[in-house]
Amino acid sequence: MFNLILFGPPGSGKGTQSEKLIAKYNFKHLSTGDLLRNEITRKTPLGLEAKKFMDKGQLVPDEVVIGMISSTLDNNPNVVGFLFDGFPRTATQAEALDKLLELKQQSINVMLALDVSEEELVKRLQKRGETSGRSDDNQQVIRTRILEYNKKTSPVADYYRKSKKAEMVKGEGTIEEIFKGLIKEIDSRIHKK
Ligand code: B4P
Repeated sequence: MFNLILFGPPGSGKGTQSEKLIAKYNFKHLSTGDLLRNEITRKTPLGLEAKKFMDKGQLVPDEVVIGMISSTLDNNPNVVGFLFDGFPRTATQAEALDKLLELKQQSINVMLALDVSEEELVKRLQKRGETSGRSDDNQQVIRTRILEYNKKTSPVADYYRKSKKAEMVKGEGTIEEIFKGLIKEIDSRIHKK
């Protein structure tokens, strides 16, 4: 198995690039943002709880997200690998993920971090807000999401730097250019295996 984390601030293009990577490598996509929005649409108790945080731009509590990931891993035993998109977002989530994978004799192969300036992030998310209908794509909530990222999520990169699994990738430019940068990093590691 080849397990990849696509990392980056809100609006850095994790969702956009994940779609292309899945089409190329056939990874199992695991986006906590999508899973949570799906729970909200179905009005499940988990979704109603998560919505309170997401509408304010805050992270959903770790235990909610970790439980959701754990069951998704269990439900997908025979995949070529997982592409974690938007997870882990806190150091606690990163530690929990390592433990869950260890139980399956698996580990993370690489964390690819999309590097995008704050100015560009705000521009992209405001633009998406014009059509997405997402309650968290407005100016005030976008600012909170970026603050949450800087405070709670950016330390996750240090966690993977310690085990030499973190790699920065240029996240500005055309979608194709960024995709090529990601492929280069993935192929150099898959072929080494
Ligand atoms: P998410 O759904 O994970 O993600 P996102 O922050 O919206 O960003 P993403 O990076 O995927 O951006 P995209 O490709 O769409 O999170 C939403 C919320 O869910 C969080 O705030 C949090 O509350 C909660 N949550 C999720 N996971 C959690 C966890 N693990 N723990 C706790 N809480 C969690 O791109 C954005 C826009 O840019 C798009 O419109 C796209 O078209 C555009 N774009 C992409 N690439 C571009 C490029 N190269 N140039 C120009 N525009 C580009």
